[in-house]
Amino acid sequence: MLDQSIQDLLSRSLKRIEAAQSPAELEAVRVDALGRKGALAAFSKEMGKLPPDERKRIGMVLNQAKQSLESSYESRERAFAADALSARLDAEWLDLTLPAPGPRRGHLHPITRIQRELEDLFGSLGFTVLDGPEVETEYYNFDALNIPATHPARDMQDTFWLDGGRLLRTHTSPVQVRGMERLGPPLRMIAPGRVFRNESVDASHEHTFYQLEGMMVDRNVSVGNLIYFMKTLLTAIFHRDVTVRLRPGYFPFVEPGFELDIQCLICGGPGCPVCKQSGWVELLPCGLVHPNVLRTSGIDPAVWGGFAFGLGLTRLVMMRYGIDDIRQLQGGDLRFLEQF
Ligand code: FA5
Repeated sequence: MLDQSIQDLLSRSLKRIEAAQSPAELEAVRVDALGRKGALAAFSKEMGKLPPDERKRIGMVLNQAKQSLESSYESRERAFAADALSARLDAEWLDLTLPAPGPRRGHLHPITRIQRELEDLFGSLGFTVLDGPEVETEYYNFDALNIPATHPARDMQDTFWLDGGRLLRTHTSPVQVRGMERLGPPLRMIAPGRVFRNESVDASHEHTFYQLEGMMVDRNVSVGNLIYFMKTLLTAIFHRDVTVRLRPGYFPFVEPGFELDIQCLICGGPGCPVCKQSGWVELLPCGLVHPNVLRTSGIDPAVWGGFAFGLGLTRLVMMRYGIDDIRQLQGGDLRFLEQF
């Protein structure tokens, strides 16, 4: 009787093991048949009540059934583990032969791009590219440029003053003075760089922006030379004719002084926030170097003359790319910068 019950349990359980669809179903069969309170354990208890001979025989039957169940259980368990592994390998499969995507490449900021174009242009015309400090002394930023302490022109450029009478340079013109001191005449130099002004910010004014200073000192330099270089500069950047106007401008370090304005390329003339509704953008103040400036830097104005200009590089970049708000250029928004 017990014999038969064990065989029945065995064949039932083997079928269930075979049919199990998940590790959880398989585990349920193990608990029912092989568990501490399972069917085999119950048979084992009953077996204790049998006479010794019969107990020995049933013991062997029970053992065989147990071994057969355990081995069937283990092989099904291994099959589930293998299925799980291959499902994971499928999901996480990587094609190691695919080419790598490569490093993400950056690109130059539009101001740097135009700056480099101008450095190449002026380099090809015999100009040296000079650098100067952003933290300047009053002497180089003002005094040596014919702007003494009491001069009202100091108020034309709102200055960030630092400790010890130093300042953040308000323009790139101090590099003219450093260039004249270092290289002497004849001289052709440009000095691109960052400048700072304590002004309120709007569509065309930043507190931190870029200028590109230019200077030529030689014998017989005239306004004609100046205009030639200004035209060459604008044609190289815009690759087409742009409408400009030249009007008198006052800067203590040049005489005569001019303002070269460009017709606003954002609105094309009728007026917008960038040109303050005037249709014109101040871009390129310039003039012939004032004799006092030459003299202060040890150059004899009776022998040498020169022209100088102070290009608003940030504004030039706005005109070149049609950027209608100066704040975008240094706002750090990559979505904007990635367009260039
Ligand atoms: C000067 O800074 C003179 N050093 C230029 C100069 C050099 C004249 C040599 C003569 C000879 P100005 O303050 O106008 O000049 O500035 C020059 C240019 O910088 C302006 O025409 C304009 O294009 C640009 N600029 C001035 N202020 C700002 C600002 N807040 N934000 C952006 N661009 C500005």
